[in-house]
Amino acid sequence: MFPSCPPEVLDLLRAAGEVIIIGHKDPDGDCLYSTLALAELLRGMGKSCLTVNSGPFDKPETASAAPSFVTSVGDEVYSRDPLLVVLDCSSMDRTGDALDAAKAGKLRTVIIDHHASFEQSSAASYRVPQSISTTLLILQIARQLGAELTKGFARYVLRGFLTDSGCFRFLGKDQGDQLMMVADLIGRFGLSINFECESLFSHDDRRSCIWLSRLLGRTAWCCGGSVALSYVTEEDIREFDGIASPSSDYYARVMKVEGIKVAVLLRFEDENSTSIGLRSTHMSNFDVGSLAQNFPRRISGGGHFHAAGGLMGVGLEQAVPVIIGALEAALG
Ligand SMILES: [Mn+2]
Repeated sequence: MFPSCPPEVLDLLRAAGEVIIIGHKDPDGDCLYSTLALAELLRGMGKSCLTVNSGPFDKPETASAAPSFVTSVGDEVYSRDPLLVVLDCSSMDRTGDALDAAKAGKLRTVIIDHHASFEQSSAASYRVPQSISTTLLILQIARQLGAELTKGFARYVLRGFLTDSGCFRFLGKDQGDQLMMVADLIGRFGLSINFECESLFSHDDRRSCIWLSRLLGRTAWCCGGSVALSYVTEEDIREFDGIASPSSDYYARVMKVEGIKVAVLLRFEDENSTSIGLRSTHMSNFDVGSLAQNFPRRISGGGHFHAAGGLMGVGLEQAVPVIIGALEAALG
């Protein structure tokens, strides 16, 4: 069962006439679409909503949502004493400079968040760390308020969910309730997962295909074919300046090869430092997080079981044998 929203949060939302909704700065899709979903819901209840974010709106899934946001709030808004809702983060500090901190600090505030770590605060809050996206919290609020859902609202909820779940792939075995919540919306409103994923994420520069082909072409297969290793050079970074690295496509492609357990992508940082990205297949059951914790010449590193990374205090050419040695020892 998905945890319910506390009554005091619902009461504050019901009682409000005007609402400022803001998520964290440097927003992702879940942050922006949970803001838009809540605004759609509250406007349907006759309330006036201001959707605010400090930006920048530079991720593939955030650029198209940018026109729906303001990046600053006029003094006259504060003087009307609106309700402030802070989303997808747990404190005002994370929201950037779009709000006047002194004036916003005096407003009645509600926090709606799904991050595990949060600061203590006196504000009314609805926090569900096990929820994969903040948009599911907004959906749960809509259900509890008994609101009539619209297709626009359903799309916002799905878009936040697709962003934070990696298009369903990060959904855990114990998150079946959340899958059912989203499946209900998809079925009821006839939404297309392919359409929503493409409109969120298919905005790459065409030169990213050339960059990806270089990374794939440079791949060395080690440890009896169980490790694929490639690298981003200083020249790549110069040539493909301003283009998002095609690293996730690189991992996805090499991890389709028979026998692979671990994919490694190194990146030139400077003469004496190299960043390392590691992914392991779900079939391998290999923990790259603890490997990254224990790398020789490690400056920083760690992460999750199947996805980890870090920084190493050697240049790219010296990093390669160190990584291969560590993987050979670990994989046997
Ligand atoms: Mn989120």
